[in-house]
Amino acid sequence: MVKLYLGTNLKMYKTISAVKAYLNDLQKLTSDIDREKMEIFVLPSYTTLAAAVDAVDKRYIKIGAQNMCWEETGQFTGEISPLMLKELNVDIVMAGHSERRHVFGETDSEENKKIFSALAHGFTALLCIGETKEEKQYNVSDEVLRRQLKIGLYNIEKKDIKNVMIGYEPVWSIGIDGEPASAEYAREKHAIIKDTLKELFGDEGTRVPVLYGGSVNMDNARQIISEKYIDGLYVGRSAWKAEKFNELIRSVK
Ligand code: G2H
Repeated sequence: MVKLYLGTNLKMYKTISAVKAYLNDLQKLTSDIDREKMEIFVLPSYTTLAAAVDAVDKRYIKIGAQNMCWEETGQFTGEISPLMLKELNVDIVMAGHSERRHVFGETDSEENKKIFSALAHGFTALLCIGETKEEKQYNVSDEVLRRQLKIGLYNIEKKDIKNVMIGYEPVWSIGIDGEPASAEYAREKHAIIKDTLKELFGDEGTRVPVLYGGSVNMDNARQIISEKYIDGLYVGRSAWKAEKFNELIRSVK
């Protein structure tokens, strides 16, 4: 059975009370959806994580952190460790979102340390990758994606790859200034990603869910998800109202 993955990253939006209300609504609205066929996840901001985990039944909605330090403890002011997230009972840890890479200057090798640590601590690790507008213009997107995967998943053992998801988010497609990739473009890049995962991890690599993200909305969700190699959608703005996310989920199921 093919399983679809539908997730949203709440970025730096929503306070505790807003996250609770959002998740309560989302859980109610989507309660009839067969979770064997679809996994739904939400990544709220740090201060709301404990309330978010409390607000949901994790059989229905998985909760993840948008970032994590690779070290368990230490002199890392402002960082959050895997032990802290473990205690919160969070399911997923994301690394490498383009805003972390491009606003905060994170590197591929830092993302690798985060992914490695997330897996070592029993989380599902969501590695985000994607080329910039300039890299696309110079026709080096495929090399960039391969590099981000090879470094981001460096030293990850084959047995652990089943706990990895990839978010493919072309940087030029993200946010209010972004334009969504065409379904064909997304399929082409997902094929490169799947091919690289196979090269790195054999058949296990081909089973890693690869989600498309970047200006997904009601108008393009169904078309994108119906493309080969696309296992799910990673949604921002269009999912930040529970009713809208529910509509989008139903449009693809
Ligand atoms: C990309 C995406 C969420 P948006 O960050 O993963 O956001 O859908 O708003 O472009």
